[in-house]
Amino acid sequence: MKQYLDMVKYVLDNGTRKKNRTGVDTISTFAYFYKVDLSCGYPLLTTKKMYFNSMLYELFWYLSGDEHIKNLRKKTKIWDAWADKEGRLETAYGRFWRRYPVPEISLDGEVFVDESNPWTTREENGQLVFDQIQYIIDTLKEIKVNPQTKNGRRMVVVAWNPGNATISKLPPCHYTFVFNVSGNKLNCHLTQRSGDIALGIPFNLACYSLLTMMIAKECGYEPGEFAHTIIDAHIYENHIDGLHEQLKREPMKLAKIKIADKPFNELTFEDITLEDYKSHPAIKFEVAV
Ligand code: UFP
Repeated sequence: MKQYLDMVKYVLDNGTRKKNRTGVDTISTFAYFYKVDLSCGYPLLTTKKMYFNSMLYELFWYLSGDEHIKNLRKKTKIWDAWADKEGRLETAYGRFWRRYPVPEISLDGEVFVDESNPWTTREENGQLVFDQIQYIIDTLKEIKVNPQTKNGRRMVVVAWNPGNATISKLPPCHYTFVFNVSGNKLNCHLTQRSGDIALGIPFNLACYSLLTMMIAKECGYEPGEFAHTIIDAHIYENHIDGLHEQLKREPMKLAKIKIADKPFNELTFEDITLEDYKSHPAIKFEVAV
């Protein structure tokens, strides 16, 4: 995929050296933007072998709304380092995607939702929560019937919760995304505060592209564009050699995704099939923790 290789080249050529909490310095640039057209195929990198299954388990974990990894860790270890023994962690994206805590006290000048809002439910502990993904799906379906519906440019999902983020071991990196309709196509823009170009970004791109395709299918759209803004877009210095190797490789034809004919909320891991994926061999990159 040319866009990814262009980003790698850009950051290697224009980035500045920067210290960070991990102790491994990065070459970093501010606010890199790229986009890919999902109608050209599924943007899973071909210039190195990608582990699609871990990403797929992770996406279904987000969609489950779980605030723990008790089920996820049976399938993949990718989140183990950030959770405690019981599997609890603060960085549970899905907990905010599907169960964002909403305040109920009414302050002057602010409107708070209550249980009459179609996307809120009350949890056992009394907390009122909002399902942002269901809000997106319902709004996208409504746009089909009424293109002038009021929420047409308000299809925002946030995973950032300030109180949680300040104590979290790893506050959300990809913290907000917005859907956008153009004709019969569904687009998605992801904003990411911090992006590890060798390791994290290829998964983030694959994950949100797939999510966009799944939501498009549910709501009757064709997949449009996936756009990505990475605010601190960086390459760890011990990834430079591997990325130079990757830059020498010729991208191959993109894979395809098949999604089973089922309602979005009933889809599981087995319902998503990656087809025709061919890639160059894997490249080992160390994770900076
Ligand atoms: N990172 C990603 N994508 C992710 C994720 C983490 O690129 O989905 F969870 C990287 C970005 C950064 C590090 O290199 O992990 C997080 O560190 P920090 O919180 O200091 O930005």
